[in-house]
Amino acid sequence: THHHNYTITKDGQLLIKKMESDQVETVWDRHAAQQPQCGFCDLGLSCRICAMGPCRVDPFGEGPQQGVCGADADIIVARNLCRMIAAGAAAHSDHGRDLVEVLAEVAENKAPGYAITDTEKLNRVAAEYGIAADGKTPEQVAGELAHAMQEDFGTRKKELALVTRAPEKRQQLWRKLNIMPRGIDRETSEAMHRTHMGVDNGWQSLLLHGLRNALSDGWGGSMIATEVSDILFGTPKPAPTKVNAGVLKADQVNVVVHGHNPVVSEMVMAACQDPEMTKLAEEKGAKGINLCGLCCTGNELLMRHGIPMAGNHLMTELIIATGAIEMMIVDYQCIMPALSKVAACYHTKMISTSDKARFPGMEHVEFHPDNARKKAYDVVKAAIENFANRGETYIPVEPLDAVGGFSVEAVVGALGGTPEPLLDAIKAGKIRGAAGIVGCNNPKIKHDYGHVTLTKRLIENDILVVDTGCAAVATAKAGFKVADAISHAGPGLKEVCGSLGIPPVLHFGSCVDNVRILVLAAALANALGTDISDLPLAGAAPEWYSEKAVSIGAYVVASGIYTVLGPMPPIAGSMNVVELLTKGLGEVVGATFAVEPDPEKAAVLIRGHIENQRRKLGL
Ligand code: BF8
Ligand code: SF4
Repeated sequence: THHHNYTITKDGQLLIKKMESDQVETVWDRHAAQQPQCGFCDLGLSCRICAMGPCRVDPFGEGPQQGVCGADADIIVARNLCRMIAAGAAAHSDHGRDLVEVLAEVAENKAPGYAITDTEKLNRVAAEYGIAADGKTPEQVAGELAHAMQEDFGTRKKELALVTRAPEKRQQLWRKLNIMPRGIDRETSEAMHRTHMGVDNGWQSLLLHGLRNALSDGWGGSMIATEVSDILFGTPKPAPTKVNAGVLKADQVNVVVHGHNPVVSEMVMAACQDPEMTKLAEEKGAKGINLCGLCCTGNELLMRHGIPMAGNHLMTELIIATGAIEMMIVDYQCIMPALSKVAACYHTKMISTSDKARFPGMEHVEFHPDNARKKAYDVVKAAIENFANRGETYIPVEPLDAVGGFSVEAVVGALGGTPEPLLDAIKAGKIRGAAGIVGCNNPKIKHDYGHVTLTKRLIENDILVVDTGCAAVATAKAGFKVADAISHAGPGLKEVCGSLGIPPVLHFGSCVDNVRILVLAAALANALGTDISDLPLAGAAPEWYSEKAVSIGAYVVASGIYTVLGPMPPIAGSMNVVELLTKGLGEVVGATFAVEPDPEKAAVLIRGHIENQRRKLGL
């Protein structure tokens, strides 16, 4: 009965019911068991940074107003938020570093199976790093680029290389505020230093550093992750795919990849597509091998190769209950440790692959650039062997069509080589503006309800939506990512998308691919000779849960884009912090946060903001 309250999706509802009857616990059961969640933590008023604590500040003003060290509510809240940003920036940037390492090994011919796929992009990005390509082999350029990018990570004496992609005005503002990101790791390290007991106790300066740390992610670690992924695996182009739990096939060996880094999933894909492996699967009585994705590594494969997408964050447990998955291969980030407990109730084999991400109950097969191809074949063979152990399967829905693959290069290409036609449509008012809808699922919000409702309201009001991460999967499952979905759009957006033959909701990729939104926003601002904060743009994270999402939100706002969060971050214990983030930042970086869990109301906020921006531009 309550499975209808947890998710708006048909596959989700049916699989929750299945798990109930199989008596397998879900994320919603564990969330219910945690109620009531700690009020101090929820407000950001608890601190366990040092061993004089843990400490709590009483939100009603009756109990203690400071921790043992004397930190008050403002300091504790700002410090906790700064650490959330640091963790998120670290996650994205470490992912980026792993790609740079592959690039470096490809340059030295030490990573069999990996190659440089987009030489044009390699040369273009190398040029931004001041590396000339002429007279050099792609491997030489890759080696020099990898080295220059590695320098971006460490202590360096200049600004990050790719910040020059931001409009000149924005760069100047960051310099003036002293939040221009320097080394990627340096900013995260400095965030940990500043938040140690007895270092930065200015809540404003802590938050400003948080913005700089986030910028080192958006214009640094994540941007490098996306660019190097494109260089190694290809820059995405629009291509059809299928989505939801129905992408699993009852008569095939189903292999699912979950996590984030395409370094693993690309090799698994290559092994799954090898005709020798298909033959092996057929010998074991299957009709073939069906590779599907989950979450962001799924988005990486969907964007570049049209690999079908089984679901987003809150579907990761549920799809195991289909009984149809021979193997789930994970790398890192957003992989609930609960998954192996669910898998133990079915025949699904769980494989962990990263030296930095272990999970109880998973078999650990460590992938490194020099052995990844071989390890991929090993695990795919084991998946095929596991087909014989399959019991009854329950694949409750038919898959839906979707189109993915909208890199900035593809979008600008579709527009005829310049962003001008998009600007013209915005100037003419056919498209009022654009919104980036990003981020996760969170059991505090009905699964997919936030993403789908907000998207629906924006496109019907002629606001173009670009999305990434689990938001992008949600709207694909809701049917918004096909050309026919223009029937849900307002008249102007319908006309523009209709003439281009594109959906009104564009899949921009995984969460590191939020940088594609930054790059497009910068291109639009540069074409108008203005700053990003002047454009009719907005961001939203209607169902966010992760620290990575906090870093994303912070770099999007610091880049000048108004952003509406669904779930409240743990900051309500400090009215000073809340005021700064929701109002004061407007005068500092030209954009603010808002918090609005109801997507209907969030849509009203975003429409109001976009119309306001238009008025200021005289449109
Ligand atoms: O990096 S949207 S739940 S899968 S954190 Fe995670 Fe959130 Fe999904 Fe991807 Ni992004
Ligand atoms: Fe308590 Fe201060 Fe230590 Fe935090 S840093 S646990 S507030 S004494």
